[in-house]
Amino acid sequence: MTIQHPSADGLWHNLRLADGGTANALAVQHGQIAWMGDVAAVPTAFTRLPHIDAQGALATPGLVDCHTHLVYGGQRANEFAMRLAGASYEEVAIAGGGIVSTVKATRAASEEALYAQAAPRLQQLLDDGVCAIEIKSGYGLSLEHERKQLRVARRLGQDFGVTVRTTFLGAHALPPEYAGRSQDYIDLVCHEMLPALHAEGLVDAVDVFCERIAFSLAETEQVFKAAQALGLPVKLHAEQLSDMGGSALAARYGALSCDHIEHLSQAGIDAMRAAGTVAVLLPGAYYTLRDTHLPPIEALRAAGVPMAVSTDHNPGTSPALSLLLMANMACTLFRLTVPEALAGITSHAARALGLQDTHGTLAVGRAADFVLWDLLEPSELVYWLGQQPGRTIVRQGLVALDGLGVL
Ligand code: DI6
Ligand code: FE
Repeated sequence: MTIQHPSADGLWHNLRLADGGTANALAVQHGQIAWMGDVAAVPTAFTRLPHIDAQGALATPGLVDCHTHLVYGGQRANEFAMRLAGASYEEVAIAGGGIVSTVKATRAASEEALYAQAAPRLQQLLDDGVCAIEIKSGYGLSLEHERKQLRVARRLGQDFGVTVRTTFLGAHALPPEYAGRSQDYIDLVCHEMLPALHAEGLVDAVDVFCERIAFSLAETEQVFKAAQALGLPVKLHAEQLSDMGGSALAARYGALSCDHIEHLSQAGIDAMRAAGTVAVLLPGAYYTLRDTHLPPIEALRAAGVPMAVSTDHNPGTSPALSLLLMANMACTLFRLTVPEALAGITSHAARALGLQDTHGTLAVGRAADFVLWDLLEPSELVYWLGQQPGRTIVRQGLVALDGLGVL
């Protein structure tokens, strides 16, 4: 199934850039942004393109959701109830719920079933203006089932015409059949699963859940070494529940990002700054777990570490399907400014995926990925709580949604 959308080729005029840039028009040719500037000074090369009146809409780059676990079987509403009754995330995991219960459901599902469950979730994120998305494995925990997840992620990217970056998260949890044999499982991840999936072209980056209830610092480093040997970039679920020193380790391996980081130390921040590692903030998980330990926003800001914001969509700790809502929560819960939140779901999120040269900012020569919003001012993108503003979405040079009726 491939969805056909109309071409976005044309001279889009009467728009306003949300980042305050002065251009009021852009030309899309052969699916790429070929020119940006003042409509009064359009180069003749573009005057014959069809003119598309953006009706004064606000333009942003396509949004980037840089941390999701979108492909999985089942759901975990029962744990929501357990946590409401007082159980912690760790207690739920130890009681046999948590990640491992989604592993069971994911293993039981066929590739087709996983695709059918993930597709509407992806569509909902795309409807929010997402033009590039990361999708992790990590609910298969064996070669066969991690492969199934990653294949679904690749197919979603092709079928929906959206940039998908796949991340291998084999070291997400210890599968039940390896209970008490953590090192054996890490060996399997490093020496069998990762090389095989990489050879099949299914892996763009490698992630680990470094935590007391998951994998140790030493185990994390083994996975990083295996990734490095294959030339794959790394990222890390770091310091979510405790300060394990994972971020500093990840920075030593040149990590693209460290994610969650509620318990990140100043040493971790310094290491991330030196390595150019992005701090990915996940307010959906913070909110769902009713966490109270804030990530060190002020220190990250002072250090100049780029901050991204993502849904962390997953069935356990962040069943969130709106990136704009996450931007709102990053402001309200974490005290990001509006410009920080907007950079967090565009340019900084692209950097967290290594996509900074192609996504997250509007620039000549890039694929046309942008959104026109029926909003008066940029702060409205994060101000409305759960509202989906009127919008026209251009993704990969095609008009994926024309909510403003500009065509
Ligand atoms: N941290 C998260 O937020 C998700 N994974 C992780 O390592 C949660 C995954 C789950 O609970 O299913
Ligand atoms: Fe996550």
